[in-house]
Amino acid sequence: MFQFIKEKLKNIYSAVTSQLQSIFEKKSIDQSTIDQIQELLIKADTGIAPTKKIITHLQSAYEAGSLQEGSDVKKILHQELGLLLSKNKPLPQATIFLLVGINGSGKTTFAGKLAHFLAKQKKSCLIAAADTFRAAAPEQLTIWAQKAGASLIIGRPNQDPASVTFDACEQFKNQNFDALIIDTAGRLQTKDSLMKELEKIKRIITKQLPNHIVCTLLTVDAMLGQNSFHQAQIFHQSTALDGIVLTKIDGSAKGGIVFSIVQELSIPIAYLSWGEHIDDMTPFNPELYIQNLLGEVKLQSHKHQ
Ligand SMILES: Nc1nc2c(ncn2[C@@H]2O[C@H](COP(=O)(O)OP(=O)(O)O)[C@@H](O)[C@H]2O)c(=O)[nH]1
Ligand SMILES: [Mg+2]
Repeated sequence: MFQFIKEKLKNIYSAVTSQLQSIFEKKSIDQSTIDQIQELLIKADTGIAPTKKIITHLQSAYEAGSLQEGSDVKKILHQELGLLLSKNKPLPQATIFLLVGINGSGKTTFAGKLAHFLAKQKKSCLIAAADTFRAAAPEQLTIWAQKAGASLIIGRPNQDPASVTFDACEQFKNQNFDALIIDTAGRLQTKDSLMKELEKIKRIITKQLPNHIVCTLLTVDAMLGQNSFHQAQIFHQSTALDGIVLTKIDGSAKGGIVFSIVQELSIPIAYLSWGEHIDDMTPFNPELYIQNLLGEVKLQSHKHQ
């Protein structure tokens, strides 16, 4: 199992990482190296503004004569990427997690992974299946809840998701659960009715559980690159988000999207998720992420950290 995870993770962002590696090994740097780094960062979807910041620093170090070999590039990149992520605040200790995002972005899968993550911290967990539109949704969540050892409350087909949320809040209180995860229906951020429904769900939670910290997490498919950036932007305009769960990073070469999201949206990245195994997630750790991107460490599921 361990080997399997390692093998899988070895490939995360490998294209960017391996090209950076060959730059870090260079014995001398010239202008074309800086141009090459710029191209790499743009290709990895780091975004124009963050890339510009990094390149400006590299350029002035080069002109000042302090950028001479590959290891100097690595030092500056590490520092600059760290600065870009320094805004990424850790999440508050929430007990209620509301998962939102478009269809297929990985909400249900992450609900299972998060329940398992919390269960490992000895927290009893209730998952609410508030996606009452998709017939297969409860079935998929039942499997995840079983794997995670979590309890599950399922809405009736086409039951108002706000009413499922109400029932879930009652059960959460009555049975003294430690955490509540609410899996919602996929919604297009541009669809007014669905966004209104989300606000209704939020109102019910704050009314029923006023003393609890609620964390609204947006699942974002990393494979969509800059498109996922725009998705998060529009979502955030419609409903307040506390954090982003970047999913499917196993299939993406767009590791730079993290810098773009943190810099330009000011929404913290809360978790990373990859693969279909219940352990395939980790709370986002900026320093580890940078080390992974620069080829210093491999990202591992929380189980192995
Ligand atoms: N490779 C990979 N696949 C994922 C990940 N998260 C979800 N999936 C797959 O993406 C599809 C949609 O996920 P699902 O959780 O149902 O998304 P939802 O519609 O937002 O609830 C499913 O086939 C999942 O197995 C991930 O982190 N990595
Ligand atoms: Mg779902």
